Amino acid sequence: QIKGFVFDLDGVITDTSVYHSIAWHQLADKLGVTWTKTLEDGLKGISRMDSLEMILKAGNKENDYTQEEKVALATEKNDNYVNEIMKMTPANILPGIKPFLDELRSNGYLISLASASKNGPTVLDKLALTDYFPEIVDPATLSKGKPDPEIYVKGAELLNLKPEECIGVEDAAAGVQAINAANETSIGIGDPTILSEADINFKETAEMTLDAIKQAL
Ligand code: B16
Ligand code: MG
Repeated sequence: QIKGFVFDLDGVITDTSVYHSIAWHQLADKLGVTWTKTLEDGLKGISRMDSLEMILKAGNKENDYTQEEKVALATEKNDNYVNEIMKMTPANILPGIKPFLDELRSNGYLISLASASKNGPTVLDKLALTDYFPEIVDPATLSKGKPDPEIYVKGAELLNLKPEECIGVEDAAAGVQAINAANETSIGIGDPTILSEADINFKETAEMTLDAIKQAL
């Protein structure tokens, strides 16, 4: 029986994935790495330093920089990203998400956040959604990023629930894999061909309601 929901943030609650992409695209251009749709999709849900490594690898440049230089590059990307998220308001919440969170709350479901983003709490604050997420996995405590299940296992633990009692909600292929490996039920939001491993697919956030989920289960 499902008792809790573990949410991804970027691309599910709000469209920050666009800002992440813009900031990485800028950095890729600067580094002379060709920006492709495959690279863009592959970066979704991936931690900051792992994302940088993926970009450098795509350009065969992973050995061209010292660790210190890599940290500086990742910081530059993050500064650009933070600039964008500071402009966010509750109008940036994706369609249907606020009513869905209210629906979950009024039906007694527990809610936690499993975002790889160290900027997660700031984003929730800008969206005025902090109160909905009493439990947030701290990505700094993770030994491995998505697609490793660790973040979704912790998201269930914070709610004192078993993984089987939780549904995870994701927009990234790496995230859906993490949910499945954690033994939770996975919802994939977005292109169903990219998210084909999800137990339940919705093309858009607005389609996600308790009724639609119950019907799909
Ligand atoms: P930060 P999610 C992920 O968040 C993003 O999808 C990914 O693009 C980003 O690199 C990662 O967070 C780390 O974010 O640089 O802000 O710590 O989708 O897991 O909510
Ligand atoms: Mg995401």
